[in-house]
Amino acid sequence: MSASQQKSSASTSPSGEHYDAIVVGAGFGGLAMLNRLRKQGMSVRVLEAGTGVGGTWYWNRYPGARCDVESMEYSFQFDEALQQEWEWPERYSPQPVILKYLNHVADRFDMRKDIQFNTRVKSAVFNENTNRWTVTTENGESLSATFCIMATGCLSAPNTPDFKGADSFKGEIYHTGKWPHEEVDFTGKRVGVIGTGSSAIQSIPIIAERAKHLTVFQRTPNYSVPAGNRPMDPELQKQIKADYAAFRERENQQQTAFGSRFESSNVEILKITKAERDAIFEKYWQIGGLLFLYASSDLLLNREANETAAEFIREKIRTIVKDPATAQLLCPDTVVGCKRLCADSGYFETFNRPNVKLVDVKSAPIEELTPKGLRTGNTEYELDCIVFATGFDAMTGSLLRMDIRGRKGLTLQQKWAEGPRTYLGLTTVGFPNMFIISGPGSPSVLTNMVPSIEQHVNWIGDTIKDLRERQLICIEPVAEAENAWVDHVNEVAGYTLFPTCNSWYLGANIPGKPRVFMPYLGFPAYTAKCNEVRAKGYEGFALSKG
Ligand code: N01
Repeated sequence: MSASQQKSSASTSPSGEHYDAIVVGAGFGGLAMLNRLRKQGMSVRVLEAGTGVGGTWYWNRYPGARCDVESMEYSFQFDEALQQEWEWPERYSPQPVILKYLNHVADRFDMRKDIQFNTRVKSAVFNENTNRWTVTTENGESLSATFCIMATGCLSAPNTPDFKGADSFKGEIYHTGKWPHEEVDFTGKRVGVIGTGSSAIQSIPIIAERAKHLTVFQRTPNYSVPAGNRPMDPELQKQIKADYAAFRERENQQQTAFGSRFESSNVEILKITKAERDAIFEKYWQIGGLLFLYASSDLLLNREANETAAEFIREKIRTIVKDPATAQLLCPDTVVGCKRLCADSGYFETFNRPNVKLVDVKSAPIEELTPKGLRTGNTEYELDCIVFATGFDAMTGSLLRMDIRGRKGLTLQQKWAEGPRTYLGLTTVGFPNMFIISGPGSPSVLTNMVPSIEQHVNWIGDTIKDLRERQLICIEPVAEAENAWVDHVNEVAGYTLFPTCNSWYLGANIPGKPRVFMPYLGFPAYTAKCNEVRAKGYEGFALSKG
């Protein structure tokens, strides 16, 4: 079917309809992929579980949700007019602004006609006879496509711990990653937040302002630095827009993976005095946000160096939080940055409020939910609302919750039973013509996601274009290439402190999940590697006419 034969409304698809490509998900990845493949004259159907576009920014509507990458960098670059016309009001964008931006993108490029909302994909099965993917939805539809592209996101399968008595609680239950669309009113209520990761750290200060009382149930304290959010500097915005392409190029070339225009200090922190160290940490603390990790070149390589940063943050916590016992409980003893560093706006200060209490659930874990609240050990906490800020089955969860079957009926669950295996984080042996945007084994969550997504989208788009021009219809990595890539991803992670803590990067937050470091720590060299693979005629891939 050619692009011109596409229907103008994407409310449903007649079962049996064939497309050149099916894209699963309408977040940043799905929208960019749709735009790219349509430009190549392909028929594309995007299947999206939500009622609107936005992905992460559609689902994570919790109070205080905000991006921790700067606005001028966390946006698409595929269209110059788009990046010129959009005005970002703040240094770090709040969730409603990013969602508005993505809706603008969908409208501006007339994308909605090819997106089917309210459509959760149940299965995707490769047929070796036809070389086509059959995708079935929970609504009972069945579509087919030559290419199947998973734009399902790295942090989109919410994790809700399976507490005893979960159904018995009579109050309201929320998950930060699946927040209701209507306003949640905490006024006059006793609220409990479970978890102290990024989502909790952003929402706790706002919930505390609204609730009658807030109890924070903390299992592991987290490092957080002030985000340093402020209104966008119009001069800076103007300056960047004057040559956005050059700005993006600099970002791509920089070693600073979060795509920031601030540079790493390149100081080896153990080679300078404590006073010099503290001055550098203070400078990065004042700059704000994740850039704190660039205060020294060896923070994530050397435990002793890392400990100096850890102690600097602990000292800040002790200074901010007035009650010494609460401050002590909030002080992490782990490696800074090993779990994703958090960026906050008044998180530690919130514990000075009279209506906020911190409860340690490491020493006395949550035993069960009760009709009135929850119980840890012998203590029952009476609550009107419980907020699960308990994170996600990251990187693989959204893929493994679908029934994906490749050659010879092999399921992705079987293939990845010991942990995800991919070539370049984009493809996996046994699943021809299936691409994963920001898949495990790609830099993804360790970078500024939007440019990383666009790099994947461009690579996939170019690859499909090449295949079609050469009248080839199948691409699949070969086992040696995949094995070598998996080994390389692990080897690189092994040089760092990342594997030393129980993070979601390692799947350690999900009981029973194989402990494998999932993202690839190799930005920006990764882009060069992907380009080289293409330049060498898709080295590591088998291409065929089917
Ligand atoms: O999830 P998390 P998140 N009993 O996994 C606790 C991105 N993000 O949604 O550490 C008690 O970090 C768990 O405790 P522990 C960002 O990449 C970005 O907050 O396992 N507690 C932990 O404290 C981030 O890293 C932005 O001991 C339980 C918390 O729940 C990622 O999303 C904003 C428990 C989960 O923290 C995930 O962040 C938000 C149990 N049974 C998110 N189970 C920005 O851009 C889990 N926990 C700023």
